Amino acid sequence: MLQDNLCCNPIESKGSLLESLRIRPMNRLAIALLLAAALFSLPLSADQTRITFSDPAGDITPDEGDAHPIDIVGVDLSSDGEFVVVAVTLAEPPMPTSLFQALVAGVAFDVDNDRKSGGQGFGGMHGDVPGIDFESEIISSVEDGAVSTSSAASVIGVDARGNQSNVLTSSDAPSTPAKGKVYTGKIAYTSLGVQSGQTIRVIARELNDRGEQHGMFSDALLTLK
Ligand SMILES: [Ca+2]
Repeated sequence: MLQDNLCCNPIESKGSLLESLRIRPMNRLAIALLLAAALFSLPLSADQTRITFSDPAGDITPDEGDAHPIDIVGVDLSSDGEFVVVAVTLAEPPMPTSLFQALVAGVAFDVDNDRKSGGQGFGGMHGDVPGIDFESEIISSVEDGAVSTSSAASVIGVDARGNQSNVLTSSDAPSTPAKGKVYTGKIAYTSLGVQSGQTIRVIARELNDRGEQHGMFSDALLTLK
């Protein structure tokens, strides 16, 4: 299912390293290099400035009549000092005929990284996602059924009471040209009320994945540049 792609599985690489140390004689330098590599494969801290996820192709259930359903194969979360940047790689470029078919991904933001403040993410309809202050939808451009040429992001305020969401603005940043199968949404720090150096909790969702996890990627603690 959905899984982290933070370079490699730290537990797996750590285990295989220890085994190889037991089995093979090595000089000290080689062992030191291996240990350094093992340390770098582990998360160095609880938060990072860039977080990537990979996702299988073909794990979606398209809506009836959607000939080119959105299928996410990768999500790359980063920031540039002004915008939170959500770059989504798709199995195939979108060819939407409606705004609904143009929804590339959902993103929930817990900007104070506090599960006790904010409301339920994704309207509370896709499992327990507490502490969400804002949401965004990455939307690709509708080109009359031809391949989308760009994408943008909406910003939605999440009410702590009653899980009501209000669309604050349809797009708060200039749309980003598509790069191959990568469609990017940029959400301004000012829209989220965040600052450089702040660590925010970000949860992306593959909207067409109707499996047990509702297409939810793992929580990501993103430190803003
Ligand atoms: Ca997928």
